Amino acid sequence: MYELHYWPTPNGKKVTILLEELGVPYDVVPCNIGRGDQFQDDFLAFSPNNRMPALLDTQPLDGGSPLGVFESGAIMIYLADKERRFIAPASDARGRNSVVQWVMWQMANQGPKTGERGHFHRLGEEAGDQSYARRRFDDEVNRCYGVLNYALSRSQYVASDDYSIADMICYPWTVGWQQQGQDIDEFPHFKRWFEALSARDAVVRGMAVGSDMGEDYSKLSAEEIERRKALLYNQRARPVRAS
Ligand SMILES: N[C@@H](CCC(=O)N[C@@H](CS)C(=O)NCC(=O)O)C(=O)O
Repeated sequence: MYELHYWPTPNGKKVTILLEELGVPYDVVPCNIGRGDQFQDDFLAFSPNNRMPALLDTQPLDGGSPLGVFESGAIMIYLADKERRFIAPASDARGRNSVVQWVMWQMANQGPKTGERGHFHRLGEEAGDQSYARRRFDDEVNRCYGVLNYALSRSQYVASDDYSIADMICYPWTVGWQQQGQDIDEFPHFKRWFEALSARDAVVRGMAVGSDMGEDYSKLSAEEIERRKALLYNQRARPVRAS
């Protein structure tokens, strides 16, 4: 059984799309990142970067104790390898490399750049002039759409003509293309792919996981809001905890 520690964000939805595509049973354990669940010691024990998603495989192939995996790209490679779907085996060096390099591209480019773009656009005036940061990340996000469009001009899916975890990991970050200031008609190959993925039942199910999660922030006390701000903003290194 897989236990997915999850909150409904693009990084979380990459993994629910894959789990739905695989059709394997899984439990979702809410990790409310607005409340600070990601700092709980039992979570940090298998997700030391205090970020979700994180996976616990309670039935790893070695028959040992539950196996924890953090970082969405690592989780997706782990699941695809274990279930032997949506990634080529090591014996197919070209096929596997093609998928892995796009998974790495997403983790190092599309995800962080789009995330930072959103961060700098959300800041209020009290944070000062953000025009450089906004322009920088607007351009990077646009560049990433161009990279995807180029890849998709050469093959049906991101890594090749086979649907793979490379597609599933990129898709959730593109659903907000309009809010990200993109004109989808600038990227016709991307648009074809986006529409094809949006029509897949498993993608629709994966994207919907956790749509009932969330909190009514208006019900939070002033103390709780202050506690969360102190915990979540301006995060710096934490002392090593005694085990
Ligand atoms: N590279 C990581 C990024 C994960 C990540 O940034 N998760 C965010 C939510 S999308 C999070 O847990 N944030 C908690 C925090 O900022 O404290 C991955 O792909 O798994």
